[in-house]
Amino acid sequence: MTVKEKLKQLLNDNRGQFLSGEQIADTIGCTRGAVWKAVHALENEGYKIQAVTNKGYCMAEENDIISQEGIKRFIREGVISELHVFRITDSTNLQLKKLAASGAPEGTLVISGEQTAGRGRLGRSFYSPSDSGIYMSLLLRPSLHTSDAIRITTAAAAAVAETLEELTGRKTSVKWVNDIYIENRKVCGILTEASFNVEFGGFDYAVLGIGINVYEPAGGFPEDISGIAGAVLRDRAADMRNRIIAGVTERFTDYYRDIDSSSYFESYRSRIMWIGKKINIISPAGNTAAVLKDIDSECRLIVEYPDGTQGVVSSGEISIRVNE
Ligand code: BT5
Repeated sequence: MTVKEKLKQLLNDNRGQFLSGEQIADTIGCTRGAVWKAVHALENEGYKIQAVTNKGYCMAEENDIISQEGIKRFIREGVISELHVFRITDSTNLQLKKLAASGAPEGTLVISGEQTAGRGRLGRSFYSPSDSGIYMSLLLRPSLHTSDAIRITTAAAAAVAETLEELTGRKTSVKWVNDIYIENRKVCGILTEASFNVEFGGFDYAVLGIGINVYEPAGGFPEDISGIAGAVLRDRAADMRNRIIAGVTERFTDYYRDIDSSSYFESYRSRIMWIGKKINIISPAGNTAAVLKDIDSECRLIVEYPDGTQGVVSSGEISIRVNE
């Protein structure tokens, strides 16, 4: 471990307490000058460290920096196989696809604090500014039938919703099929991208990508999404992003290991927005008005059309809007 890494661990273990430069240098086994340098290096990474003459250094309680050791502190042993944390990258899904193609194992997790080319569905983009959100991708090598790919996205939505509720106390809902909302604002989007094995007719791999707006970005959301996007929390909370990453990954993995039994389904279904409401079903063929009745066990919408007939709607290129 470098001096910086040792210092980070020591200050993290003593959050909110001052440690003198001398004390730190003795514990780590380096000079006080090296401590000072390492403090600056950590500050450059975004850590808030108080330095007070005659008292020393103190890591602020509310630090919320995504880091390898931060995530590992909260995640159960055996849930992830490899962890890659970037400060900035184009897209965690793209990075993970490269790792997948070169043989990375199931359970490889790629995280970034910022994305320059965050991807949404159907060529849309996902706004991924620095220091406020979570951009994560988990590698799966499912033995599922490819027609059941929807289960991955919906199990992930249930895992995100439950984790956010547990850690923040805020009530979440699911906008079919892949968005998590809090108070009518989209706080999370999920994009599962799969590579199919033509020879065997199954998955080669699937990349589960999850983007969460934990805090409002500095300067707010850009105009084109300011009417849609929202953040989970107003105030920063200690290690919140590391805890959310760990919680979502653990919960999802539990559901995924048991995916055949659809144990996530009731959690997903109970949070579906707009049941009983008039909606517009938006597809490349045009818009159709209907009343949203429920979802079925394959996570398709059950709708009733104005003429009283019922139908089912699968995801694909379809989205829905409430019709007020
Ligand atoms: C999604 O697509 O919402 C899936 C987003 C998945 C993002 C994760 S981040 C980690 C991983 N790596 C990636 O590159 N992607 C995944 P979709 O349902 O198509 O929604 C996209 C639409 O949501 C955009 O057209 C905007 O209207 C809106 N939007 C964009 N950025 C947003 C944000 N940060 N918060 C809320 N809404 C946003």
